[in-house]
Amino acid sequence: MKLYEHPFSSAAFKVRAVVHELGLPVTFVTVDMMKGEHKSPEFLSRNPNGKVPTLDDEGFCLWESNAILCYLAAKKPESGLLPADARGMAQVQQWLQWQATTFGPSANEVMGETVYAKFFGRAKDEAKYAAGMEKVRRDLGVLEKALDGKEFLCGKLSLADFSLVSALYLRTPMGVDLEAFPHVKAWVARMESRESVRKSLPPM
Ligand SMILES: N[C@@H](CCC(=O)N[C@@H](CS)C(=O)NCC(=O)O)C(=O)O
Repeated sequence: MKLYEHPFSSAAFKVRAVVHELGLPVTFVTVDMMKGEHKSPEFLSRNPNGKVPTLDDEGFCLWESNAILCYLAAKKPESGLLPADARGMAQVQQWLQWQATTFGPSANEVMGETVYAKFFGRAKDEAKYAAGMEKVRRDLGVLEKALDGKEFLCGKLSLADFSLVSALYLRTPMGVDLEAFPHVKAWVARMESRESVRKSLPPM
């Protein structure tokens, strides 16, 4: 299997972490996004969106990081990262979809005015930043309640934890303070102490 990715992509980060967690034989291929490799005809034949991460398993191509996580976990059902029982599976899916539709976009708004603005030499739009931060805080409140009395979002370690925590690895440059969210803070520390996650963090 080959994973087309980029070291600074949060969507690729979660996939790398699950690859390491499961110990799967995956070759990481860095896509040179500065050179526009992700928009080349060759890359677009694997992912018409021209985005990373993209998985190629002997010609079976898959995109959308959360779908890739499910595919990888299904290869090792004994890991329990994607439970097979109806409620367990649905709960993990609930969080994966919430990451894609809610928390991920909120975090992206804040990243756009901090990390990306700096990277592209653009001025920070304070109004957009404040609006994004309000959404991030709203979402952190949801996570805080969900983690009350629990080590992991679905009780035991699952794909949900890898997917959600990926939106927070740039929390310092994003200006996200977790002090008001002690359960989230402890959960992030728990996740970031795992070897699979540590090995997947970009060189910073
Ligand atoms: N929803 C997608 C998001 C993928 C995504 O936006 N990837 C970014 C890097 S984090 C990318 O490739 N951007 C290039 C572009 O949009 O042209 C996923 O979870 O895989």
